[in-house]
Amino acid sequence: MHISDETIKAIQNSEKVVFLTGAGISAESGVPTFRGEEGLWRNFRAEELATPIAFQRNPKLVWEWYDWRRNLIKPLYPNAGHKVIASVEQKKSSFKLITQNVDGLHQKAGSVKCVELHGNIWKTRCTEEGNVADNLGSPLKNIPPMCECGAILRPNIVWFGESLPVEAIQSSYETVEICDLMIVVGTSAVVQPAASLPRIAKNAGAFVIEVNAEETPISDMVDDSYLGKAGEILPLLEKYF
Ligand code: BJW
Repeated sequence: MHISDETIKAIQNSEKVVFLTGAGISAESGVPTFRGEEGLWRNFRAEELATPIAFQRNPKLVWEWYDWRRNLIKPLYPNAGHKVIASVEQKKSSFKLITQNVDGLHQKAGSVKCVELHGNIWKTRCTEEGNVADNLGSPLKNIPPMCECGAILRPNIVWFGESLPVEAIQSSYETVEICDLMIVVGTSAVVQPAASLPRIAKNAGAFVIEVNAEETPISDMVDDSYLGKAGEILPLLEKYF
């Protein structure tokens, strides 16, 4: 894979660095992505299960999906892509990782300055009182899990039609508006508002690089697009930081 002179220069000159990641960065660890054939679970698409209405209608079905995913993710490890991002954080004083992922693998790799836009699969939230708590049980003993107060717990995840955590999205907007380098990894760039962040960075003057297995709606907009596996391409970029 050839890394362009423009990319090398942008990395070498970068001071304020942002990574935006999606499900593709965890694919090489064994976490299924959402879209495409492999994104199907018992013939349901994520769009049919990751909604408040689906949960209201059938909390057991939605929790079975999350329990299946939690069991699948639990034994997995961060891959070379996660590790590069954690190591770039050590080298840059101005750094932020914005992730759409809920799997916790970035943190397992050592990332600290990490904003989770869509929540975390290892946390639950009480549907009555709103309390958020860690829940590492896998498989879950009871489905749906219940709060001590008697109400149903839900995954602490942002579903379609729900607002993102205000602080997370606000700080993401602020960071991309002032960054000089943004690297977008493994996202289909179709889910808003995360999908708009690269364009905001670009319009504000940042050099934007995309790393993805295939072209996406933002491929024509970015400065450089590298097609391939994140776990193979990110280590090639790392040496210029
Ligand atoms: C590799 C690889 C390898 C593979 N290496 N690459 C404006 C316009 C139109 C619609 C909207 C809009 N604003 C809001 C909306 C509605 C909606 C939305 O965006 N819908 C679109 C589908 C059209 N957005 C929302 O509802 C959001 N809320 C919101 O905006 O509130 C205000 C509001 C509401 C309603 C109307 C207007 C305003 C909330 C979004 C919540 C997303 N939640 C999910 C599920 C929960 C998490 C969970 O259960 O795990 O989050 S959906 C799912 O998609 C998940 C992901 O985080 C998210 C993004 O997916 P991602 O990460 O991009 O994964 P994939 O699978 O799509 O792509 C993987 C990529 O990796 C591919 O490109 C591969 O090629 C690549 N790849 N292997 C490198 N080895």
